Amino acid sequence: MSRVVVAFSLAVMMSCAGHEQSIVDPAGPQAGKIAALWWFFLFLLSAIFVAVMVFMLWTLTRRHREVEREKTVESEHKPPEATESKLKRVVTGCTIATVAILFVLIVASVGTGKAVSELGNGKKRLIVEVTGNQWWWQFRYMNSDPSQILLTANEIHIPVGQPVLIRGMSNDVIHSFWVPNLHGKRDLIPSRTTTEYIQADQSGVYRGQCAEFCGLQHAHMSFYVIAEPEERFNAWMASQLQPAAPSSDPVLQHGQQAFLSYECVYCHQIRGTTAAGQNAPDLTHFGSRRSIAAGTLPNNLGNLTGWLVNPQRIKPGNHMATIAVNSQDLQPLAEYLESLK
Ligand code: HEC
Ligand SMILES: [Cu+2]
Repeated sequence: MSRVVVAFSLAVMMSCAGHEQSIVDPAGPQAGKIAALWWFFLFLLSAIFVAVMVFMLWTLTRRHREVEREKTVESEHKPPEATESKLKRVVTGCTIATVAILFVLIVASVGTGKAVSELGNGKKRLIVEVTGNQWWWQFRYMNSDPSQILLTANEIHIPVGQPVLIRGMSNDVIHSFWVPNLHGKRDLIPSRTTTEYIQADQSGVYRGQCAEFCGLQHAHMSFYVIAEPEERFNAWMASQLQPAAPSSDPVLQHGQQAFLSYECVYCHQIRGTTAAGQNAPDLTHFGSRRSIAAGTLPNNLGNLTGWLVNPQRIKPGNHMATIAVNSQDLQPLAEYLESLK
């Protein structure tokens, strides 16, 4: 039992280390408004809770002098006239106060929703299309120039201080796009497009998580948003738009040959090669990403090798086929994929 607890806390600590995921630590205006609403609710409702508890303790402990004095009337189970009308006034007052407080909460919540939805409107902006898949994320940076459209997976970079329009859709079931430090949850619904603006005012790495149960590996469907200064973002974009560079290293060439000769190419794309599969994460710059399989494992050579040997052991039920990769091909294949920066 204690071993389970230790393992669990270690897992939680490891998955949190260095990557933020918190609604009470907003990094942009949308999340800021949502966090303000949350604090307002928390303080108001806590004050009401405390007031109710204090009042209850007070009524439980005080002596009922008036009732004691009016023994005769009490025996008829009826309070005296004066007490009766006082009670009526108190109950009416409390009812009106309750309705008024609920009304304040509704106004605050609708007001915040409206204010959040207006943020970012009409400004020059980046458009990122996100498609939910069981159990990974596809991202497409839109551009009026088709050669500048970027396809990637499980990780996005955004420039600090600029609104980014997220256009969400789904390939299979309902998912929900959620980066707690940047915005609330937004459902991704098959055959519909939903939109929202996100904006990060502080650079950082923000963890996102699917927030709508979407099947077996729902919990292993996370992603990262990396907010960085505009020049760094532009440099990232320029390098991601490049096709995978050919290598003169014989090991990497062997790895590439292996990739192209196995079934990998039916599902995955690596731009600059003949691999053009469209129903799995684009691997053109896989080596530059932080994680393997939508946040399931940190991206390093050892984890990748484990993934290639048996993706079903690491993420049971996921839609990658287990392929018997020849033992001579395994290491070069993993090294090749990691070299795709
Ligand atoms: C049947 C289609 C299919 C085949 C064949 C396939 N994959 Fe995959 N692959 C997937 C899917 C789907 C995922 C995403 C799994 C998930 O995260 O749920 C994936 C994930 C990956 C990832 C992690 C990507 C990321 O961004 O996290 C790598 C690396 C990878 N595959 C490499 C390979 C290699 C190498 C081969 C060939 C030996 C291969 N795949 C064969 C469908 C496939
Ligand atoms: Cu999900």
